[in-house]
Amino acid sequence: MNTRRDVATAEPQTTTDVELDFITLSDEELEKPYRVILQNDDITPMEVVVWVLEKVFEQSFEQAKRIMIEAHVKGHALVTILPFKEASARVYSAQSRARDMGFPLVLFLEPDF
Ligand code: TYC
Repeated sequence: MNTRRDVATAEPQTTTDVELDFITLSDEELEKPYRVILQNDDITPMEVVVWVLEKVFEQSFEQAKRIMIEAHVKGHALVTILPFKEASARVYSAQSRARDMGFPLVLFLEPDF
């Protein structure tokens, strides 16, 4: 039985340590170009990917379809190249829209310099 003494002397079952890394970017770094990469997954419907690319990255329907198919076939595709601040805001917006619909769409950034 779990007496008060047992509880007080019990070894913790989980660790509660949290490590946070803070990265500060200078104004100059925020302006540097980043490639926005679309990552394939097995769940997000093709129409949703195309819709997000049209809405968030202002791609034409044809271009959005081409990018989506490239990611679907090759695993990832270049969407656009933007300054870091703009690129990260759009990635956040795109992933939020997908999450709101229940899909795990992922985009990530790569430095283009
Ligand atoms: N592979 C997904 C499917 O078959 C479609 C998809 C394409 C998902 C590109 C994500 O970045 C992506 N439904």
